Amino acid sequence: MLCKKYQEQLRWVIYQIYPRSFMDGNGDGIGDLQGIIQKLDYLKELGVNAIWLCPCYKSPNDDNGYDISDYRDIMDEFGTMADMEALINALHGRDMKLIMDLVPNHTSTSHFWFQESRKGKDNPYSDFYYWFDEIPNDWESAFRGSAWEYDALRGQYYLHSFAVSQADLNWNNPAVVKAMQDTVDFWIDKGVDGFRIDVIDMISKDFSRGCNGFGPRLHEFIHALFGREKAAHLFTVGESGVHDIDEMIRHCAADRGELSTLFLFDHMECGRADKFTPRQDSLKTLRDHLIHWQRETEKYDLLHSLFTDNHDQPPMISRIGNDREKRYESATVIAAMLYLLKGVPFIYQGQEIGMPAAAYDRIDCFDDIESVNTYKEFCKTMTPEEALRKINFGSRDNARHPMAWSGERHGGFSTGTPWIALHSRYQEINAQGDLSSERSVYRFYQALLALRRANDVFLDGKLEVISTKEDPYFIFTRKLGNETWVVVCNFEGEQQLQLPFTCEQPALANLQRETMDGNYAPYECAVAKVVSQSV
Ligand code: TEU
Ligand code: CA
Repeated sequence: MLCKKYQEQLRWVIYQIYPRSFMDGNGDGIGDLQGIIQKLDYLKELGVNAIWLCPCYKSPNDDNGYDISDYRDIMDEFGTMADMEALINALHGRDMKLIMDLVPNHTSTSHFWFQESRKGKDNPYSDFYYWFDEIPNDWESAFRGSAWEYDALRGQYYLHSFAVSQADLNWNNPAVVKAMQDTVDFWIDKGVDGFRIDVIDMISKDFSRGCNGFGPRLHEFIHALFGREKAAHLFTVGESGVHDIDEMIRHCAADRGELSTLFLFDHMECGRADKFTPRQDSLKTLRDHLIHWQRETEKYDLLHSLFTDNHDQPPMISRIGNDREKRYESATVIAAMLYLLKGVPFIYQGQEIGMPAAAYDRIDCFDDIESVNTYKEFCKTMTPEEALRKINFGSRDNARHPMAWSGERHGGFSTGTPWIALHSRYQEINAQGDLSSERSVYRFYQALLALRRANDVFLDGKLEVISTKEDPYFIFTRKLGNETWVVVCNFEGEQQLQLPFTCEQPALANLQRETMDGNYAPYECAVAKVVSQSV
């Protein structure tokens, strides 16, 4: 049995907003907090009861807000603290929660702490970062090149796991721990209900190891942040490279005083060697990763997170399935196979209308620092055309282009010129069009979330997988007390299916169908209550 707190948090349905690209309220081409407020009813009607905002803090935007220069102020382009307070009130007034993105591993080098730190070895901030006379290891930055940078003023090297302008904080310094506790408390006092914590695994380091992260003091630091009475009520989800259940238990077991849940990435890799090498991911592999983690988290009463999309990944419908002829079917079958499992649903903006990846025909259309740096690197060994093809495949901008609200100019996102171009098919694929279509992805999501809300079996019910590893489809049941529901998700091909039980009529389906047995078209899915078991 999940503990009481996790049972309550299992009812959260969280919508991730990339503020820069969600809705522009003042026509400068950049999404902002007032824009978000305008769209809260759209989210409420979808069935979402919480939003996670990607970083909104003061930032020079080298990594779109993940380079923070003041944790207690709002990015100029997004609005003011008064706008943030208005957003919190608007959310709470609708019975919705707010989750902020906490970035504890690094700050922008323009943060006051770093500016002080680089001045010398004996000021209050000198040990806020990692400084070395000689480069201590061969760690690389996630955005290419060495993770060590020489600072001429200080005359030493500092660590940056990401951009040169994102310096890693030294958590071994108790003043850093205190500063981050104070940051959390500041936002709790503003009324924030939870945090998504960026690269949580990196806050403790072991410089003798081959890679950054999972250092010896990791759990002590997480506990220092969230194992306090003041933080006990929060929903917390850590972004982490955890691959095994024992490590997840150490983060998320109810008595640890650490995190509610983690974002795990096994199912996002789907066997790919690297994110820029084009390949078709497989629904079967996705299914098998999902099943594995369902079983593990169920066994140990852990709260799981359910997601396929975020601001770092091309949309799943473009990676898996068919985002052209079968876009509606692909978008909805993925939703059914994911969100009817046990865990907290996370929906990334645009996913609910089946928005596909962007594709740009020139490198200067891209903004993402990882894409731009990687392109330069690729061009050393391949033609610009080939490099561009790889960037188009794996770029984070595939998920960062503005939300298409309508088929109007700039997709109704802004009256000004957007900071980055919309996906090229926005006249065909946008929220208004989707909502007025017979085959609306939004309406399917709405029905799915309503079904989940109305039937506790989808929250707490035990999972049983009916299909085998070889089957090109996914059939599972959820069972609670004497109530059982079955979910059928077909993959690419046609299938003739006969279920081992009698079912009611489908309560949810992405195509018209009367019974659960029979022929399933590619990407067809259906959900029904089981009447009796024939075996
Ligand atoms: O991402 C960290 C991360 O682990 C990587 O997947 C990273 O996103 C990168 O894409 C390598 O391909 C988090 C944030 O989600 C990301 O947006 C930030 O850029 C990063 O941390 C640094 O704060
Ligand atoms: Ca704006």
